[in-house]
Amino acid sequence: MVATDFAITVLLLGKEDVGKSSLAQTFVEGRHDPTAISPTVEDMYECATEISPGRVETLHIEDIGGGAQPALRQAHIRRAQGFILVYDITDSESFRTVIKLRKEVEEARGRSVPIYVVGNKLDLEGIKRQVFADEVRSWALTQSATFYEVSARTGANASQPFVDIARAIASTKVAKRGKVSLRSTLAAVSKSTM
Ligand SMILES: Nc1nc2c(ncn2[C@@H]2O[C@H](COP(=O)(O)OP(=O)(O)OP(=O)(O)O)[C@@H](O)[C@H]2O)c(=O)[nH]1
Ligand SMILES: [Mg+2]
Repeated sequence: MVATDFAITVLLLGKEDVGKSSLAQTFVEGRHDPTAISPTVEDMYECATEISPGRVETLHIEDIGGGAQPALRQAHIRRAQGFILVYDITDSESFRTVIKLRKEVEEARGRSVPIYVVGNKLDLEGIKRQVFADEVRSWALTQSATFYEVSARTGANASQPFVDIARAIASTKVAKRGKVSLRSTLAAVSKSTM
């Protein structure tokens, strides 16, 4: 299989602590460290992703903390090719944040950009669920968004949104060869607070 310089960049957005960084780590490394307490400032992950049989491309995952300044968030929103909006199924406020973020993305980028809505911490559904999948699924349909429930902790479904959004972006004309200058822009500021 051949990796090319075809650039696919997605942005993770969501309230603090919903598990954005944990999801990216589970996708890229196969697990996340449940003992790490590290609110993100700005970070980036890369992962070779099979987008069709025999075709592997690098997926760039931008991760900004839920507490990021609006100006930083808006700068990332202007550049990304697709968006993964994450909430925590045990925190209804975090789903309200997803609704606000979807509006922010729409204002900046219109409605045709790929949007994936991800409810994380599915492993806690038996004890603490506050957000119901049917409700989110109905809302996501009205937003032309794709919806998943996942767990970064157990790995359940955790790779699916990343692989699917990479495929969706690659199938559009949005990802163009040579559009990798973003990497150097982000490299200087890509350290999360550890
Ligand atoms: N039970 C459970 N805990 C999780 C899961 N995903 C993340 N966590 C925990 O939730 C907490 C927050 O995870 P992070 O990945 O740091 O959250 P974040 O969205 O990146 O937070 P910010 O960077 O502050 O915006 C950590 O204690 C994680 O271990 C999950 O699927 N299940
Ligand atoms: Mg984080």
